[in-house]
Amino acid sequence: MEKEDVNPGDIGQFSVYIDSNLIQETLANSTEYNEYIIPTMNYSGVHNITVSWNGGNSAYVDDFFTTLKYPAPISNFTLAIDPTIPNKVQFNFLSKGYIDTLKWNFGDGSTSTSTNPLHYYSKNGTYTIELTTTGPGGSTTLNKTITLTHVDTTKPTATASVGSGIYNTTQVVKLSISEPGTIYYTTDGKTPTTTSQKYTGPIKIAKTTTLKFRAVDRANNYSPVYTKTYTIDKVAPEIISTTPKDYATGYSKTTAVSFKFSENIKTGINWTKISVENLNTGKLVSITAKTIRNNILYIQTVNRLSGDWYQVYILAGAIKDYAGNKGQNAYFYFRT
Ligand SMILES: [Ca+2]
Ligand SMILES: [Ca+2]
Repeated sequence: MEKEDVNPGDIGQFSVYIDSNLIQETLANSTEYNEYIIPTMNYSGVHNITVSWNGGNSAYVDDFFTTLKYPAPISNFTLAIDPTIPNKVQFNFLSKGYIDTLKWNFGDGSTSTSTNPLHYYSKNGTYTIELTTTGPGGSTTLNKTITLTHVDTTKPTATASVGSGIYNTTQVVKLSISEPGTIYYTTDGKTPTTTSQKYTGPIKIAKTTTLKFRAVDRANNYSPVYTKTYTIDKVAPEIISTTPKDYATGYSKTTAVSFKFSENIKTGINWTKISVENLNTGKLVSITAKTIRNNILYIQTVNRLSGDWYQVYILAGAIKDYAGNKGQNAYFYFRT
């Protein structure tokens, strides 16, 4: 306020009222001006302002209506292109004032409302970055332009040291990436993301597992998602029944005899060590065919003699499961 006709040196009461509410009262010297800055963020809108000075032999009052407004914020930011990763740009928000919201437009079709975003551009080009800062006093926008060259647009690839398959031992799987970067993986069947487990060293696969992994290079290019399925089977196949049953009598002289296993089988290293012996004569019986169908091993012999005892015998390793676990020694007896 500007004061007139006051005696130099007078001390008076300087008061400010907004809508008749006293918001400021100080002792002030009778200099030409007294000043108080109203915090407009607390008083947006139309108000009745009263200022007064009262001291010595004089007093001064000013009374008026005015519209108090928030000032619009001032948009400002800096940006920094990573010197070794030419598409990686860090933005720093430096806007000032009364701010409710902010929005970045990176000029490549993507936006962000983070305060200090990190953004990867996917190709070379000139981009205009727009920062809009909005508050009760309005919005302001600041533009800056960057030109990016040498952007890495090549996607990485990744490989696993062990292929999908059926194994009878714990597998140790190493993952590798075609260029500097990071590999993320899951073992629960979910698609890996950058919040998944980060690959830091060989992965032990002790049980049947689906391993999915994906590489990300330093420029934020993603490889495809790779999937490996490891079936870990450490259990040897077991015999669950024979035909005929052990110690059966009156069995056919011509029908094949068979072992039924707990799982599907293949021929093993001792496949030739399967025998059928006539215990009455003490002689081996000629085997004319050995056949595997899923989990059953059929043994066909020449015609057997009537009323004799036979032993069917398979040596350990004659058969194995698909993981390579060997079957054990097994035999049974029957009589024709
Ligand atoms: Ca790359
Ligand atoms: Ca098995």
